[in-house]
Amino acid sequence: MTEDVDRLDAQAREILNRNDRGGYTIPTAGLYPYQWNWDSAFAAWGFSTFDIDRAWTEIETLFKAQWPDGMVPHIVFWQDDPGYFPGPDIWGTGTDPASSGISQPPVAAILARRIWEADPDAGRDRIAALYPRLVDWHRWWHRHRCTSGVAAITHPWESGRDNCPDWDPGMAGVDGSGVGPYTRRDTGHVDASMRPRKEDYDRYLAILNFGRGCGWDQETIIADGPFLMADPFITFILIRAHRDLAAIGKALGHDTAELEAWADALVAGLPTIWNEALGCHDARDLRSGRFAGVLGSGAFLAWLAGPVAPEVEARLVEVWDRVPHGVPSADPAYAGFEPRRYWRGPMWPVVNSLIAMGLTDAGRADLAERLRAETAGAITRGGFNEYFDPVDGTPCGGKDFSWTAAIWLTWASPSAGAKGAT
Ligand code: 9WN
Repeated sequence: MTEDVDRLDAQAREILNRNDRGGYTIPTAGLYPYQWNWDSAFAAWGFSTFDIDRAWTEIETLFKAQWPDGMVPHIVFWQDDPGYFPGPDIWGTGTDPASSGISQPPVAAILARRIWEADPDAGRDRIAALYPRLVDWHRWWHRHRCTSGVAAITHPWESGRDNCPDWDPGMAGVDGSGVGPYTRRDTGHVDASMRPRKEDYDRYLAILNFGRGCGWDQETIIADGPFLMADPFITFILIRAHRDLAAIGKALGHDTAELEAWADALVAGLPTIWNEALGCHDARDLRSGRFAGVLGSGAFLAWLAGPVAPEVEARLVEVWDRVPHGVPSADPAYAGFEPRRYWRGPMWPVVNSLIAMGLTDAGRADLAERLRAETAGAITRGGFNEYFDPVDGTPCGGKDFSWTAAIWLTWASPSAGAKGAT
C-alpha cells in the first residue's frame, strides 16, 4: 500500500516535470500544447508539494499574459504548435504574448492562498507582487462578467466545462452554419466519441469569430455577442476567490473592502440562478432567461461559497449516489447523459478537488473523504487521465494530465494530508 502510494506520488511529480515547458506547464503533450489558465493554477498547487519556487513561477508566467484591462486569457500561445486548433492566428487578438480572447475559471487566488500558506516565508514577496494583478483580474470579472448579478460566460470555453449540457439553451441560439471549412486537431489525439461534436465546434468558432470581429471589445460582446449565460460554477468559484484574495490582501496590509463587496454582491445575486424546479442552482441563458434544467458540477460547487441547506445537500448527494466513481459532470438521470463525452457526464478529478475543498470548509469532512477516496480509486486503477467514466471508472481523454497529477499530490493521494496540503 505505502509502496503503491510512493510510486504514484513519484509518477505524479514526474508528469508535472515532464509537462514543464520552462516556466509554464502544458496540460498534456499532443492534445494541449500551450499554457491554459486554470490548468496552470492547479499545476502550481501540485508543484508546491515539492518545488515551491517552481509553483510561484507557474502563476507568474500566466500573469505575464494579462491584458491591460485585467483579463487573464484562457490560453497563452508561448510558441506555435500545429497540434492544436484553434491557434493564435484564429483568435487574432494581436497581443504579446499571443493569447486567446476569453478567460477561464478564476481559481488562481484560491490556490495561491494555499500555496502561500504552505510556505509563508518563501511566498511572501511572490504573492505581494502578484496581489495587484490578481485584484485587477477579479475587477475585470466584476466589471465585464458580473453585470447580471452573478458570473456570466461569453463562450463555453470560458467556463472550462466546454460542452456540458448547461450551455445547450445558449448554444441553440448560435448560428454555426457560416464558419466555413476547418480541420480539428483534438480528434487526432483522442477518440472523437469522447469529444464535443462538430455542431458544437461550428458554434464555438462562430462565437470566437464574433469576438475577433469586434476586436474583443467587451461592451460589444456583452451587449450583442451570440452567447451569454450565467454560470453557477464560476459564480461559486468567484465568491470563494474574492474572499481568499481578500484574506491574502489583509495579511499583506491592504484595504480589501472592494473584494469583500464583490463577493457579497455575488451572494446577493444567487437567487437569479436558483432553479426551483430543479432544487438547486442552475445555468441560465441571459438572452432568453431560460434555465438549462440539468443538475451538474456547477451546483456541486455551492459548498465553496458557504454552508448548503440540508434539502439542497440531499438533492446533490442523491445525484452523486447514482454513480460509484466521483461526482458526475451531469446528472446520470438526465436523458442526454453521456458518461464518456467530455463534460456531458464524466467525472473530473480536478472538479472533485474543488467540491471537496468546499465540503471540508462547510464541515462535511465525511463527504469530502468519500469524494477523495472515490477519486483516488479511479486514479490508482486507471492512471493520471484527464477525466473518468463515472459509471465504470474507465480512464478517458488525454493521458498523463498535469492537473490530475497535481490534485493527486495535493489532495487525492493518501500521503497528501501528511504533507499538510489538504
Ligand atoms: C478549450 C486544457 C483545457 C481545459 C478545459 C477543457 C479543455 C479546451 C479544448 O482543455 O478545453 O479551452 O480545446 O477542449 O475543457 O477545461 O482547461 O486542459
